[in-house]
Amino acid sequence: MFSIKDVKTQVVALALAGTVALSSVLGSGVALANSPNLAPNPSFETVGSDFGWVMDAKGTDALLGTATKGQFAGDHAVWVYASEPANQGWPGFTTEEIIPVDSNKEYTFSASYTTHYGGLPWMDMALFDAGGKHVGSVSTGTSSAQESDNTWHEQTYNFKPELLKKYFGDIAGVKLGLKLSLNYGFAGIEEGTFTAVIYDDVKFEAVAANEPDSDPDLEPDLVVTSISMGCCWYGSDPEKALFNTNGIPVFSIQKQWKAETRSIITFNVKNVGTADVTGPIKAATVKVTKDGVEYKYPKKFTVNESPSLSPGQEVRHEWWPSGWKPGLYTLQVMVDHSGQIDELDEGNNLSEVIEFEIVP
Ligand SMILES: [Ca+2]
Ligand SMILES: [Ca+2]
Ligand SMILES: [Ca+2]
Repeated sequence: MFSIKDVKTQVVALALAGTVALSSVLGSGVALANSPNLAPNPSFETVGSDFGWVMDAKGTDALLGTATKGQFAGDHAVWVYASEPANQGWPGFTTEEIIPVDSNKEYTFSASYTTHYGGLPWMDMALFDAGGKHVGSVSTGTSSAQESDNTWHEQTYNFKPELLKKYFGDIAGVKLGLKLSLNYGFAGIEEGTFTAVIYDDVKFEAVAANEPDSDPDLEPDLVVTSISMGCCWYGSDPEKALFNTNGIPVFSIQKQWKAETRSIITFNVKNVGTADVTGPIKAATVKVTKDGVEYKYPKKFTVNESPSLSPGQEVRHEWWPSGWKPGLYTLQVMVDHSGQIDELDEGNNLSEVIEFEIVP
């Protein structure tokens, strides 16, 4: 079984070996044109000059490397181990070359990962135009829900260049990123804690494109049916919520650090459409206000862990906020805020407003 102790003892040698190997990667390789998996060296088994991925600590205290036992597939996986953010992005691995994409196609970017000390995976894609200019990035975001350590999970990002065109123009290529989010505030991890994430078995594949207008009556439709606050532990019980004198639910920052006392915001997402949703359902906080003025708090969620949500099915998502400052807040949750799922009605994806007070 892989353990973090193994990582520590291998750190220096692997980091050095990796640097040497990667520094010798030159040239303009095109990513595996004949393979359906467009990710280079997707299981990290090629450790020489054609490793295909660049490691970058992004100014953090991150240690990065390839691990050599206990992996998901084959003999090698890549890992990131860090504690402090440095405001330059998240540390991790990025493909060396730009992978050409056809903007009329749709793709899935997936990887297997496992965590240590509650590490938070973050997969992203840097987007490039036909001239090789970086035009933007998209990511899975940070999930507030920590996965259980030492078991393998899979995360998938559905990439639809056509839908992103309005933000980034024509996308001609991407670089894939496998990173460790240090956004501890979102997940209630204590500052300065070392966490790790290990990735293996990357896939970047074109998928059969959705044709939204081929049968417009058969589409999913996502709505947020409810949003409420409750307390505590792993079940959100509205009966146990604390309220201020105006009857508004109250979060205590101190109590948020303990599972036994923390407050939980729960929202439900339902498919009220006529077709299954296949793939991850994302949501985000929108229209957040603090003390009556607009407040930047772009929290993102992955709502469903199972791959599909059929018509009539509902999924519940719990979120224990952290990293807030005292004040009176309102917010709404929007499902499929990034427009990845074609729906019968795109205009009904906002929750009701939830209001709450944060106290020290
Ligand atoms: Ca592998
Ligand atoms: Ca909808
Ligand atoms: Ca949608």
